[in-house]
Amino acid sequence: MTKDYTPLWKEIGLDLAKHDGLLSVLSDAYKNIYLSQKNRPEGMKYFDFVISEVHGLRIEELYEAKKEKRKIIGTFCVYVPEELILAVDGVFVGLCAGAEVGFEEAEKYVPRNTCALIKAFMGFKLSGLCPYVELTDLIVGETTCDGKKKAYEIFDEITKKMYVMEIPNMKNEMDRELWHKEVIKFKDKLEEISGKEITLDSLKRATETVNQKRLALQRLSKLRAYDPPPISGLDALLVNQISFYDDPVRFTMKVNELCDELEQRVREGKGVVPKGTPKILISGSPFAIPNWKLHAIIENSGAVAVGEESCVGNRNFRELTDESFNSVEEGIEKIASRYIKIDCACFTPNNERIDNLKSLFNELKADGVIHYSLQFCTPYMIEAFKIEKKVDFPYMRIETDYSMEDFGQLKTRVEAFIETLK
Ligand code: BJ8
Repeated sequence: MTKDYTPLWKEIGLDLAKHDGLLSVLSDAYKNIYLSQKNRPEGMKYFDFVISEVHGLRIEELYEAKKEKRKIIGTFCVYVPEELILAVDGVFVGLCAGAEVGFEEAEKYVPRNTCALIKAFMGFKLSGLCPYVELTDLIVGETTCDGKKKAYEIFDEITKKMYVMEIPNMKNEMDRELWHKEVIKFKDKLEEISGKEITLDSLKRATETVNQKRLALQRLSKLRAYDPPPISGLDALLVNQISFYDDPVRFTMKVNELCDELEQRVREGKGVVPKGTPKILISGSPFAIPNWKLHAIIENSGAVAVGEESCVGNRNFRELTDESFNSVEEGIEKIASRYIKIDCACFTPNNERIDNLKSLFNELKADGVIHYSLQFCTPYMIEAFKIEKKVDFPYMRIETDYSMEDFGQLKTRVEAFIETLK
């Protein structure tokens, strides 16, 4: 870190001793998993810096934004429209949910057999380890899976900051109407807490900013289809994870700079692995930072991860919002219809996910798919079986969590799968 942020952490109420412990574990893991990679693009230096400052400089930026009366809005799901948050000059942040910390505390409120992502966001808060959650003015939840829905009730009692958007379970006409109304309600809520009215101009600017970010991520995704890929799956995952934390304009610029370099690598035939290395597309539950386990296993087993059919991945940037609107109302309609296209396994039926997975597989010229579900994530665990019966490419299912206990066993299974692709 560039300086000592202890006074800031103290002021926002973190548990300093535990927080120091977390940062040291994180920094060791980062060194072992990320900095040990060979042949990384120069452009990853920016993202290394962001990670080294994820609880430092970025927190200071948020703190300054708060002083300027900008609202900090925390989220856990790609269903929450970022455009509306930016349109009231708010700051959008994904909240910490990717590490096995504070589980003991979390298990005082939710059963042990709850998905790791839920236990993690509760654990981070209950242990005083997440500076983002402390700085938020509003935490936006959503009625997606049952675990999240019920955990949000408890999280509201703990934080007193929850606002829950109702996400329908289906995509019929009445569901779309309900969702459209929810988006309007969310706009009203943001205007109320920020004291700023969303104008056509602010909505257009925000929509363009978010679209530019998605376009940059699409560009990065397409570059991973080359053989050899110019960037590792671990590095591309990191960029996607950081998309939920960083300033969107700066982030977009840095991703585009990285892509310029990757295009040059492609022209020179330079990759991170030898040509012909098996290419894996990962599909399923999200990879909240710092969940790097599966990518690390794959890339240490003789393959390369070339895509994520996941919310921290393709599901987050696949669709753009139509910018051709001439009133705030029309803009809200376009935003609502963009977000309802997201193919989360919480929907029924969710057949478009299979079609999207097949096209991504072809687009990325992958050799096989590893379907990854977090343990106790029923929607993805069940869809994994359904997908298996409907695809004709090499496919394996795994269920895991954030612990390292099954690392060896998973590695053996992944290695065996990769062998079949050679
Ligand atoms: S749109 S995937 S980000 S809900 S918390 S469903 S892992 S049991 S996160 Fe999600 Fe939005 Fe859907 Fe994407 Fe499973 Fe755990 Fe539930 Fe989870």
